[in-house]
Amino acid sequence: MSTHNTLTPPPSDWWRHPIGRDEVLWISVAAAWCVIMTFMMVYWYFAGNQNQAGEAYRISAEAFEAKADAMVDQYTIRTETELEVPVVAVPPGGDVYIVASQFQWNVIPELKLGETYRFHLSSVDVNHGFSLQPINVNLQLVPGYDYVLNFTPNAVGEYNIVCNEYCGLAHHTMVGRLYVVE
Ligand SMILES: [Cu+2]
Repeated sequence: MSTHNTLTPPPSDWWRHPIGRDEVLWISVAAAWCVIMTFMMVYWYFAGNQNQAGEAYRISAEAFEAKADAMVDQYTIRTETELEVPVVAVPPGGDVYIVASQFQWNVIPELKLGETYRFHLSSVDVNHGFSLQPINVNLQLVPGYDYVLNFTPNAVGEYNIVCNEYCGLAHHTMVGRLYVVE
């Protein structure tokens, strides 16, 4: 092994010198771990059972808002907060349209425990992030796409919908709600 420290430059033909055993071991472990982690990306998609299938469609902001407005007209059961945000109770199996815009979420969905819903998420202006807390559902919302998420809540409660992608000056106020009831 060489005895160079940081003050003496390495020999100009350093690549001709044999590699130390400890270094070979370290490179081998790192390379093997890279291969394992690469296959884990595919394996965990199926075994982890926590990734959405990545179903998405092109849609214009106008078309998406029209569908969301139709849902609000049909299924609003009350409004909440001084902003009078509609609370919508879409029947089980139905389509729930979530519109992200600067700096609000269009509705407060009220879901029934154990029932499956088809969520559609989109932004009508800039990129937003859909983060459902505390269960950590996480999606990036790019304008022009309808992101579809099959969703079956398994615990009653009040959840927060947080925009986790910086979208402008009032980004930090972009917090919504979702209810799961019996
Ligand atoms: Cu935001």
